[in-house]
Amino acid sequence: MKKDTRLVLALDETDRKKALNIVDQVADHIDAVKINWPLVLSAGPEMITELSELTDVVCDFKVADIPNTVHLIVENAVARGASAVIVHAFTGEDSLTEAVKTAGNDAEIYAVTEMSHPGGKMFTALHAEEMARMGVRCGVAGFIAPATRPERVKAIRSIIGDRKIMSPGVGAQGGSASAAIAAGADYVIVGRAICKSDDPAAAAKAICDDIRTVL
Ligand code: OMP
Repeated sequence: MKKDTRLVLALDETDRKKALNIVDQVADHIDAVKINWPLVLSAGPEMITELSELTDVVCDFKVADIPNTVHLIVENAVARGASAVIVHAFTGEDSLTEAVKTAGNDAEIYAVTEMSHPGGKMFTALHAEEMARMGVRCGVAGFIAPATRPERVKAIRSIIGDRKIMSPGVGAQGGSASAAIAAGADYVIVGRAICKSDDPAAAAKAICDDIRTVL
């Protein structure tokens, strides 16, 4: 995945045409598109392949299962064109190792440490550092850490060396893109602040401008 604007678009739309239209508008401002269940369930998994012909695609399936099921999901996502797959870390070392092994050199695995919403503090935050250390042992390419709590991005960064961090929670969830990047994130993930804007291109550009102030 390129690391140019540092912005990953969370394409949380359910209408295929609208989704593609947003990608078209913001293409110059993003490094990748993240696709999640809403779009896959409404537009079909072919959407992964269609988007992968335009840009890098991060499949945010937050895979949380036994190794065999993890293997089947990651294999399918990568075969359809995913450049990266997001998996949960709380499932443990065997599941995470299976994700990394299945992706091989074809795609990157990002492990969720601590979720960005308030509920993320209830369970995930309590074990985030432990999950980050385990992720390093398993060989993941990167981690998901919350832009809503930049100090936690900093804590994860201090554990994982030069592995990557993607930070969701900018805009609609209250986080700041520049604060997340300054805390050690490589990318911010942004959905509603761009997709629900009357002018997605201007919204994406404003986030890129904000990021540039700390680079
Ligand atoms: P907005 O809040 O609309 O910018 O969307 C954030 C995107 O990041 C959504 O697609 C979420 O599913 C995703 N996300 C989080 O918001 N918090 C997390 O802790 C993890 C993710 C994720 O893994 O991408």
